[in-house]
Amino acid sequence: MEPPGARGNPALPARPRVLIVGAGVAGLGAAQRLLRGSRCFADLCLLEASGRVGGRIRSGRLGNKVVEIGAHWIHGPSPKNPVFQLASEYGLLDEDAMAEENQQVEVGGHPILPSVCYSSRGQLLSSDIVDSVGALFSTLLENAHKFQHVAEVPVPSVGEYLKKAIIQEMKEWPDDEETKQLKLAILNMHFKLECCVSGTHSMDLVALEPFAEYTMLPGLDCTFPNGYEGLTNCMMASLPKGAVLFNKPVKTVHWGGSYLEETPTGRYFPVQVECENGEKFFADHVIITVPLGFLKEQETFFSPPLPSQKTAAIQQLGFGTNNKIYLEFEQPFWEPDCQILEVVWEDESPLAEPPVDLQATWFQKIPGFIVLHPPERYGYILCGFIAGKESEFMETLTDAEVLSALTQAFRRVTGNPKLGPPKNILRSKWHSEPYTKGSYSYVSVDSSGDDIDALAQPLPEEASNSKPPQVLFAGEATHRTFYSTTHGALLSGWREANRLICLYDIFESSNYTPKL
Ligand code: 6YU
Repeated sequence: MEPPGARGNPALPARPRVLIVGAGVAGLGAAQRLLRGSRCFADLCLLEASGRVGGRIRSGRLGNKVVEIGAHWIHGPSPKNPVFQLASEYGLLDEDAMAEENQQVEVGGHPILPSVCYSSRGQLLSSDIVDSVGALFSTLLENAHKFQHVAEVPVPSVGEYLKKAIIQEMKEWPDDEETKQLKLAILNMHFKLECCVSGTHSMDLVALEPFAEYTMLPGLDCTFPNGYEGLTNCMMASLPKGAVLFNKPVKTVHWGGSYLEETPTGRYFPVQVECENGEKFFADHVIITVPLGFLKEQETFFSPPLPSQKTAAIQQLGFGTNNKIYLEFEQPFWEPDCQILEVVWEDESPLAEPPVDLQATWFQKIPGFIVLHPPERYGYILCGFIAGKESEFMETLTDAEVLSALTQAFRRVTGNPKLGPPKNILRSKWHSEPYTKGSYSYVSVDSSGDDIDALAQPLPEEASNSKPPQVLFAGEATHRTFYSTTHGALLSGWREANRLICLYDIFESSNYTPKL
């Protein structure tokens, strides 16, 4: 048996054992930092439910082309973005992404790329009207960022705020009824795009007051030429062999106890982690990095249950679905330099109720498609984004049903009834993934940034140097300003690793004398 308090603090073991649940970028980042930050964390392992690392960073193949099923861009690739830094160190980015001038561009997350806008009438819309309505929407969205710390917000949600502002704006529109309806339809396309950005069904669910807490870093969003997964694969390769245990879905985290590991060198541990197959793992500290969507559906994941503030944060914070649909075409129907195809359904408006017949209209929730670029690398591939309930409905359809619906839609919006169908399809189904249950988090109207902090607090609540933290929380949903991103997830993993490193280092470097 190992003597307790060997590091100068009777509450700390000499060789702490750390478990990390989940091997996404948060879990891998925590592991890397612990192993590099102090020699005392050599007894560490990650329990991963699936057979791979990366979690929501996942690259796939469409034919022989690498495409992203999960995270797509490095948002704000610049020196303060740790994912950009790590990807640069691993040599995973191309020259353009690394260029100094790219790192300084400020586009507020909405880069301007050559685009065209199709309408449900089968015509291309004029760039004048599309650009002017786009500029209006950007201004209104920017205004929605001005309510941070405002004691009384005019309406609870970003969606309601935008709609009220549009009603005001409309009073000044000199246009005829038809043009007004077209402008509303274009605005509706922007609402759908924002739903994809925020990962929500409706902007009416996204809280107005904390909207500006989400922070954008400078830099022109960039991609990984050989797949985002290269990042998490490199991180995994830097860990000792066998550090990640695959296919170990955790069923229950027992904490606040005293669990005897029955081995010749065994001792008592405050945490015991039980897997779905009955296997048990013992730990002094466990870092939980499972997605918020998973936590929402697992009421018995912690034993004893979590304190009420944490349960409330889990229930109230938003976690929605944003999926991608990749379509490969034999020949492009778009111009060679075009990088975005927007689609406007002319009878829609953000001021009207959305269609209710999912079967008949689910695909109308797609605001548009990005063209994978450059064509020399990708051929002719479009990537559509779709958020919310329509996205979850899409997951229940077969590939053939999705292909058929989208072929009809493309024929309608291009006005070409003979347009050939895509030759290949690949799509994500993040809501059906049992260990994710959606795409990423947002601050819902029932929550605030304080809930993110509450979620990030370690347990026990009264943790102190004499009562060390047993259960620590990381993952994108625990980062107050960078939630929903890979860099937020990575920073959250580092934050929890640092918490443990500080705890142990304090006693290593101080003149602390234990009470014997
Ligand atoms: C980004 C982007 N991006 C598109 C899509 C998705 C996401 N994101 P993980 O889930 O990775 O790891 C947890 C692990 O735990 C996992 O391996 C599980 O298997 C395992 N696990 C679960 N349960 C377990 C159990 N019981 N036992 C054991 N293991 C278990 N981020 O930076 N750029 O372009 C996109 C995008 C379709 C789905 C994204 C993007 C989000 C990131 O992918 C995500 O945050 C991190 O990968 C999460 O890492 P993790 O380690 O925390 O969890 C104003 C304002 C609005 C705010 N939003 C701004 C927009 C930003 C979002 N951008 C969006 C878009 C795209 C396209």
